[in-house]
Amino acid sequence: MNSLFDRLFSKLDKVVETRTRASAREFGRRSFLARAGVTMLGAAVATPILPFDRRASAAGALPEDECGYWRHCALDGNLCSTSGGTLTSCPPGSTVSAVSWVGTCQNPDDGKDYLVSYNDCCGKPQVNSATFCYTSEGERPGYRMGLYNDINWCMANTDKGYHCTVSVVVGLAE
Ligand code: ABN
Repeated sequence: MNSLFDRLFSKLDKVVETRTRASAREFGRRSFLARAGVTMLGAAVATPILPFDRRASAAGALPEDECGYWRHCALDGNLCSTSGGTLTSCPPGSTVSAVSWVGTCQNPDDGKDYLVSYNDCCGKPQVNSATFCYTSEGERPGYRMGLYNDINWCMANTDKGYHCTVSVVVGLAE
């Protein structure tokens, strides 16, 4: 009788031991680390390491059709890029002003100061939805004509009606 129990317990011990070892293999710390390693390696290989332009996220870098864009630092008028034109070209049907106001703006990409010409585009009505900007950095009161920007620069054109303003870099400020 005793030997029957001995054999029974011995069998039970074996079964429990085998199951415990199998469970340790499957759920143990080593198997967890092995699986985590494979997962991380897979993720690293699958993630493309592409070059991308970080300037867009640099401090101060804003889209051209926002007043905070660096070239608009001394502008007083409607952005032509929101009036059917672009940053530097007048909308179709309008003509660029013969005279302009020139401001000095710092480019956040290289930290240098640039001369920016603010030419008005003339001969078309203003667009209601256009973005109006009044930054006018460096502007001085009206009695200093050369430093005053609240002027219709279409005055020297045949068509004197003001439409919008472009911001054209004309050179480095020395
Ligand atoms: N330079 C833009 C502008 C036009 C008309 C009047 C004031 C300012």
